[in-house]
This record gives sequence, structure tokens and C-alpha cells, in this order.
Amino acid sequence: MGSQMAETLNWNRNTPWVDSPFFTELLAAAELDEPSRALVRGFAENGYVIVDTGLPEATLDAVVRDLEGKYHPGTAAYADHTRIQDAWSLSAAVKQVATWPKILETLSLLYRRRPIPFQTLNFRVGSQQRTHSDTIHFHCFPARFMCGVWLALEDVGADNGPLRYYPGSHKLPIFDLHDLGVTASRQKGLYEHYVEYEDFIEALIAARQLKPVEIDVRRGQALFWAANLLHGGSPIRDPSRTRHTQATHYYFDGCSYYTPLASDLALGRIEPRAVFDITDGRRVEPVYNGVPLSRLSLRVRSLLARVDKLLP
Ligand SMILES: O=C(O)CCC(=O)C(=O)O
Ligand SMILES: [Fe+2]
Repeated sequence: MGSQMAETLNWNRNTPWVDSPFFTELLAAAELDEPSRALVRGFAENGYVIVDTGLPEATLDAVVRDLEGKYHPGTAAYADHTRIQDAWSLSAAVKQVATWPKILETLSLLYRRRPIPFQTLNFRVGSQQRTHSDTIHFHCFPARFMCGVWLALEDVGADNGPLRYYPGSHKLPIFDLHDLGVTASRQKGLYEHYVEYEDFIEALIAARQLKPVEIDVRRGQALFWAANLLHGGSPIRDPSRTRHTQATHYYFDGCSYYTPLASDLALGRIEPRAVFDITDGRRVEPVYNGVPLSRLSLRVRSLLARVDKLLP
């Protein structure tokens, strides 16, 4: 590799390579077999890929069985009659899906950093959730190092409320509440202005004439979607159908993590997110440009103490 190319690889280290303006050069320089190259290129262009996970039938069945009768408030961090958040703490099978090697390897290929599964959402039926980008819910510095993986535990198609997504929409700017003139950190609760965000996204889709795709996936397949890809849950056409699926969200190593619905970046009001790695249950140390934030803040504190001593 020429030194020019080596520099190019270095310049943009704080953008996932799939989102980098140097992506063409980076891909040309990468040593990958043809299927991996095609996968990465597809993800960069469309913001999603569908992958056969090879998860055993027994695991897929165990997820559904373990969570039977648990779709009601009180069973986990959050649960209602359609979804359970963080069921990985209740079910070894849910955790096995979140930490499945084929999924982790694919994420490492797409992001070139170690993936950290940090949240699971299990669905019994279609969510019918309005369209959004997950960057409004959880994001990080550097930006875009987050990825959703949506696994079909049964076949999902037009009838049972499939996931709907907008190919290429990950290339749009990342929008947060400040873009709508809302001061996030002054909200009464995270969701006070959320409907305005949803209306905004709907208007954006109409104005840009973005065309949705409804996911049609077989049991055992997973959709990987980029942090900023617009997506939501389609209407359930056949109310008698279940839609057993698991969405796992991943952060990556070497980042710091925050909650955009509670943050105003320009005011320095950043609501940090405590991230726990589902793999080992350990708290992930936030990092800024390679330096653990705990050490950085210590250094800043000692610097301020020195400055203080100089003041009259
Ligand atoms: O499964 C769905 O219908 C929506 C899931 C979703 O938006 C998410 O997991 O981020
Ligand atoms: Fe989402």
C-alpha cells in the first residue's frame, strides 16, 4: 500500500469506513474475499444487508419459548404486550442471539471495530412503530458507530407487520431535536416532543420521495441496518399472525455514548449512556480519541486545579 493510501486510511478513522468519503479508496485497499467485499459495498450504498445467520433452530425456538407469557409490564427493563426490552437478562437464548459469532463477525467486517451488543428488543407481534432513525434514541462520539440487527425468529412478510426501511436514507444528515428548534435537555421527559420528530421524518420522506421496502425474510435471517437508516414497523394486515423477531443494538469499541433525546450538544449538555456489554455484563468504559474518559476528566480536573492556583 502506498504512503498516500496509508494516510487516507488514517485521516478518517473516526467515521465508519462504510460512511467515509474515502470509502471507494478504502475498499480498494482492503484485503477481502469477493463475497465480503460485495456485502460491505451493499451496506455502504443501501444502509442495510440481509445475512443468513446459521443460528440453530433450537435457539430460535428457545427465544420464543423463554419469553412466552412475559409480554406484559414488570417482566424486564421494559415490557408491554408487543415487546420486551433487555430480555437477554431473562433468557440464555436471547443472549446467544445477541452474541452469535456470525453476527459479531459481520459487524466487525462492516465497522472495523469490536461490536458491543448493548440492548435487545424482542417482539411477539409487529411493532407498527412510526419511521425513525435510531440515532435519535442512542448515539455516540464519533458518530454512526452503532448498528441494529433484526433477526427473524419466524418467516416475516407483508401480512405480519414487517420492518419497513428506506434504502439509502442513511446518507441523509443526522437529525436531532435541535434541528426542530426543540431544546432537548429542557423537555419534561424524553418523549415530550417525540411526535414532532416523527412528523418531521414523515415530511422528510414525502419531500425527498423516498420509497420504502418491506422486509421479506425467512426465519434465521438477519437484517443489519446502519445507525442513520430510516425504518419503522409496517401495519399488521393479518391480526391473527405473530411476528417473533429480535432486534439487537450494537455500539462499537473506542467511543463515548449518549442519549440524544436528553442532550444539547452545543450547550455541552450531553446525557451520557451507561453501556453494558451483553457479552459479559460489564460496563463499557467510554473513550475519546483513544483515551478512556475517566482518565481524560482526571487530567482536565488536575489542569483546572493548576489554572486555579494561577488566578489571583
Ligand atoms: O421491529 C420493528 O418493527 C421496529 C424495531 C426498531 O425500530 C428497532 O429495533 O430499532
Ligand atoms: Fe428503530
